[in-house]
Amino acid sequence: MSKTVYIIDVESGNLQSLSNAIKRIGNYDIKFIHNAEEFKQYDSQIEKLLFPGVGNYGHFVKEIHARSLTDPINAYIKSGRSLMGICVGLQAFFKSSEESPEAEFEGLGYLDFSLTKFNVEDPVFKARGMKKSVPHIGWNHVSEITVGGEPIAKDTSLYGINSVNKYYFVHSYGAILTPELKAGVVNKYGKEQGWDFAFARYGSEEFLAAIKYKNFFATQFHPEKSGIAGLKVIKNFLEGNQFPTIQTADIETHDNTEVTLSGLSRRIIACLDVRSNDDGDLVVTKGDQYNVREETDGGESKVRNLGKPVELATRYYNQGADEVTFLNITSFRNSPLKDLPMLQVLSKAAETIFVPLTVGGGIKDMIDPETGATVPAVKVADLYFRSGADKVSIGSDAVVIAENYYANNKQKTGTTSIESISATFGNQAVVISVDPKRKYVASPSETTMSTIKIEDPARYGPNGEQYCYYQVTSQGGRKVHELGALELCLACEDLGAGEILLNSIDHDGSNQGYNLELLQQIKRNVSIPVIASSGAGVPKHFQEVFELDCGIDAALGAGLFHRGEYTVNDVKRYLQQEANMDVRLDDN
Ligand code: 1PR
Repeated sequence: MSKTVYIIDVESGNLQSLSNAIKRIGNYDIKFIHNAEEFKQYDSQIEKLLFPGVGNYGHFVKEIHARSLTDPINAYIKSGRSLMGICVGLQAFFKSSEESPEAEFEGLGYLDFSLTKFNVEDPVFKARGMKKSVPHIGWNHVSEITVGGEPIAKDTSLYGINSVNKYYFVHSYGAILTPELKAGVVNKYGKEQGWDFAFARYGSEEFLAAIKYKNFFATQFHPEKSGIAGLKVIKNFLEGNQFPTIQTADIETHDNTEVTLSGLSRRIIACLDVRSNDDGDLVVTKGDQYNVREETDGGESKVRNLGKPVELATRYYNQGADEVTFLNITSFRNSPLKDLPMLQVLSKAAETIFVPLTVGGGIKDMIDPETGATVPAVKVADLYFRSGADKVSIGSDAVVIAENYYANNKQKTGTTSIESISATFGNQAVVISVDPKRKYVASPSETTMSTIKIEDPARYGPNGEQYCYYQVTSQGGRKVHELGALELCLACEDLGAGEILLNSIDHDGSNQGYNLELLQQIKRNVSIPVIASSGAGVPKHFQEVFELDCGIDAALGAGLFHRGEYTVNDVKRYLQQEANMDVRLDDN
């Protein structure tokens, strides 16, 4: 007989993936609880309650209060039944957060501390002339808290969380272990009082990655997005499996592996450009400098068809991709809201893929051609999150927004897609996809955009130009704007974007390696994570990009994977074995 798992749903991001993860683990039914009445209705039957939250702390806590869920949750915990919090669901157990300091946003207060933001000016990064990217996005280790080298809780039992696997984190605020919090963890909330903790490190900052207090347990990372390793944690919680200590997993490690400055492993993303082909089927395609049509000797050239989106995405997940990105590259064609082409792709993909999924293409205020109604971007994004997306990527609309931002002296309106989506779902959910094209200039005075000096004479422009900048484009490279890639990224960061997916039309599909000068220009000037994209042809290109002295956060590949020249695992093995780089190899 199937058991029922109850999930608190206060409309805060992607719960579809959590529910998919639970279904994958075993024979469970899932019921969502939206308010106090529903809680009351199910209360006597609930034995396993999940408390997931994504994004903005204030939004989440406010919703919990507004739906009168605080008292039933407290009473549930007091009754001794099991609860598992995830991400903001962990943060809600603290008293407050710097993210939303207003008194109305008080948390449940089980731990008498306030959450704080990661420090962009982290000294270990500063010493290398870099900034630490915030949000903290990616795969990190989780360890026991030690004092003087000794674990403070020797018989900790955090549902099989172990220190060899990596888990997926995405957050800007956390329970950062200040001396005060660490002392509290050791004394006030120690083992004797029934608490267990595990921590992770981001740069020089340590923070609580998991907490357990009697029957409640919470993780700052997303187990439903942490591959097999994460599914095991959920399974152990649901089955009540206890472990004597933080486990050492039985997976391969490499002796000389680096310890990265951030603590995160090198993140590898597989990207699928999706569009309808000439027969109307949704296919994965891949362009050269954004041209996705096959070369033909005369006659009609066809859209390149490299496979089916869900099939390929699942393949890359099984090969060890740390993230999968879907881009609807013909999104400028209007579709009725209910038929947004990627909704089905996402919900199918989210059934079998347990790493983060990003979707891009057409994220903007739109007019539904069927009803004529205006649909705000935040609603479009919500539909994608509900189908299983963790992040949305905004391309063309970001260009328009940045142009308006500069035209209005950097005034924020609060109404743009970037602002509205990040206010509701958190800035970690908003990726900006940049499609820049090199423009040569003889001198920096020819433009108001920030230029790059070209060092190698072999790379000067056709008329000997020694400078260039990168003009951004929209609508898949069709429209060129008088705006530089750096200027675009700075505007979007200020408006609340959480990550930059930096393509390069000049390098796209070239197999010649990433556009290193462009990546350096952007990464040195922003504080949010930057994903390198366009040009990867061999595993060494991934090594090159991670070795840049600006600290690139992730590297994306498309063509080399689609054409079957390399698997994601080939790239990771290469990075591990040839470059001693830290990569995530999933548990099995
Ligand atoms: O503008 O918000 O509607 O979003 C449209 C999205 O579609 C944007 O993210 C834009 O980058 C993308 N897009 C539009 N046209 C194309 C095209 O190729 N004709 N693809 C396109 C962009 C670039 C990368 C590619 C890398 C790696 N694709 O995603 O995967 O360059 O390729 P490689 O490893 O093979 O070199 P909106």
